[in-house]
Amino acid sequence: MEKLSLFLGCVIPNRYPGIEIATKLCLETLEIDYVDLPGASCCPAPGVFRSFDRTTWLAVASRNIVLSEELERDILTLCNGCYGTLADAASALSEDDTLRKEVNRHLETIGKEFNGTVNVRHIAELLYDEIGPEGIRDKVTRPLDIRVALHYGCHLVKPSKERQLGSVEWPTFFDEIVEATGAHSVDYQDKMSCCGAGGGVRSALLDTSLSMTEHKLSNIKAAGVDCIVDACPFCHMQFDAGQVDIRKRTEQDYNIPVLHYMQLLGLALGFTVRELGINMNYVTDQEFLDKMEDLDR
Ligand code: 9S8
Ligand code: 9S8
Ligand code: COM
Repeated sequence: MEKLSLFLGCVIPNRYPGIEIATKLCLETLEIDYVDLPGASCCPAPGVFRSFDRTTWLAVASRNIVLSEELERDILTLCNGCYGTLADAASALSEDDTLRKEVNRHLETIGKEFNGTVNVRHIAELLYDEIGPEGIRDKVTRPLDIRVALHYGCHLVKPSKERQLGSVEWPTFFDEIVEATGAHSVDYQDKMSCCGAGGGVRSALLDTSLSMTEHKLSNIKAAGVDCIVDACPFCHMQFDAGQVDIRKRTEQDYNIPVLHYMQLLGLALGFTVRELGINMNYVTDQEFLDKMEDLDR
């Protein structure tokens, strides 16, 4: 496996620092070589910046990629949006000489140049491709006997022509690494639909975005699960903080815990709820937290 730099994006450091802690514990346990990426900025968010001004989006994205090129490391993202931006920007710049020259003119003003020498990885596809479900199962010390609703999110699998992750309608790679922890990935209606947050919808049209979230939450609730699992801090925030927003509006209390995949894997690798920051969510279902704490006793 190539050496990696860790690209955190905005939501993890600002809203869910537990995901960063969980990631570092998992990467160290799996003996994956990574470093922090000093100087990184917002990726910038694909559904927002790219929609307004593609050149600005490319210039900012390429600067982040160049920081990792300077370290001679592939970039590891923990967020679908960051993956979408950095992977799509890198491929656009590699395919189009005119575009690359235009963007490099911007980068030159800060003494940088995009060369396309590193790959962009997302934690779910990296673990699937480089370690594999069997490799993960071998490392698990505490198999999780729980039912989970997996949410892939949009930018992880789309645009499908850019991703080499199998079926875009019925992908399985993420389910396979979830099940490698011992958990059962439960099927539910409209599993592949959007969480409602992306593309600036949460910021601009909160009620619309929450109605999409509530549609997913009600399907998830009907499937009878212990928790939701994602690999995108934006989806994570929408499902977690969104449940509080929905409760305030409709008095409907779903109370479904939400875990980033790094927190799920961390539990299976033997770390505790507190070590993984799972108790830092808005939805802290005590029964679930107790069940997760009791696993190792
Ligand atoms: S950075 Fe700024 S807003 Fe965010 S988390 Fe993921 S997408 Fe990239
Ligand atoms: S789903 Fe639709 S656009 Fe997205 S990836 Fe994360 S946020 Fe939730
Ligand atoms: C969602 C990112 S992960 S964005 O809001 O679509 O840019």
